Amino acid sequence: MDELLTVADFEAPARAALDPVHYDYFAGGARDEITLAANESAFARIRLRPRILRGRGTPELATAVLGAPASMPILVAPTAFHRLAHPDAERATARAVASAGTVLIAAMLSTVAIEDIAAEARKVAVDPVLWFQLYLQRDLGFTEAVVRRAESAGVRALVVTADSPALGHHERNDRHGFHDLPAGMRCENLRELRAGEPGHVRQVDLSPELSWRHVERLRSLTDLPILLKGVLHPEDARIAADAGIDGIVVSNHGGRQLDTAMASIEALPDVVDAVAGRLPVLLDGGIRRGTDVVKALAYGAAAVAVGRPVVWGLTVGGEAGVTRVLEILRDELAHTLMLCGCGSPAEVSRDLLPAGPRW
Ligand code: HOC
Repeated sequence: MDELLTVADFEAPARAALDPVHYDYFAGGARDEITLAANESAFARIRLRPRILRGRGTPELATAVLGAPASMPILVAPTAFHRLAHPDAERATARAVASAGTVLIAAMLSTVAIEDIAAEARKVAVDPVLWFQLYLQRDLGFTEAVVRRAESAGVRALVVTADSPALGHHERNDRHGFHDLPAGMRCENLRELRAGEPGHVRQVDLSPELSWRHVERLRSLTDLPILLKGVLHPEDARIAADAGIDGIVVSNHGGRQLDTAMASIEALPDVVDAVAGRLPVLLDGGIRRGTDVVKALAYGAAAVAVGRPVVWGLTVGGEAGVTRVLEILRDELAHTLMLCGCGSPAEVSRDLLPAGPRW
């Protein structure tokens, strides 16, 4: 893998290794994939305004997110179905992320059970930080059963995906007729939750009836911190803060839900301003470079999360591939901080971004 110098370099070999149906599932976005592309291109349009001669030395990357220690402000976003990418699946991802000392947001639709993901992470780290992504359900019993499993596995926060009253429309999947996991694979966190459908993706009941009421119910079910993922509108961020939510993830689901939705980085500043420091704001969508991470931090993100690059790393090299992707991002982040005159993520502020029209 030494010839792979950037996280973008991982996509071509991953594509070559994957069944084209599964490559398209991971790579694709909703409809015309305008938001998918915008997540990356919006970062490229932002220019940094570095400081010089500040004598900060080699940057220290360690941080804390919601009280959880992380070796860098780069977390791993929830992405489903890792067994499509590599036979070691989420086990390999869990070990790589725990070894890197950062937070894994395990997907509800994982092909390895949350208990096994936690056990793998513990093989390589004393106290790995695992969060769990959850689709809210109308059926509180179903939600409660999944939450209890996550709690018993030692998960330290729930990340509720709130942007999915219905599944985004992926024409790549439609063209391949891909709407199910292949025989022999299942969503291990869903098994035994609804009679007759052991681990089937159909068990997830995405519904336009979901509302803040369901978030309140979840709040009453668990003492775990709850982050809300999929926030783009500042008013929703304010409502979340008033509802006692513990953190926000600015996200458009990797361009996989509403096409032509704004890029995550475009949404970030207004969300940060709306919550005015009442709760941490994270961002996912389009992070491919250390400079992207610094731009998100400069707009006020506490941390970012990466999705597809981790899947490409997993495909290409299993655990070692994920490790390498995280290493590349870590090195780029350290280098960018140094070139900006910052000694740590905490020293990054909007001052690094020139004033004027943003987008
Ligand atoms: C084939 C069914 O959040 C995604 C996931 C939802 C997965 C359901 C796919 O891929 O965006």
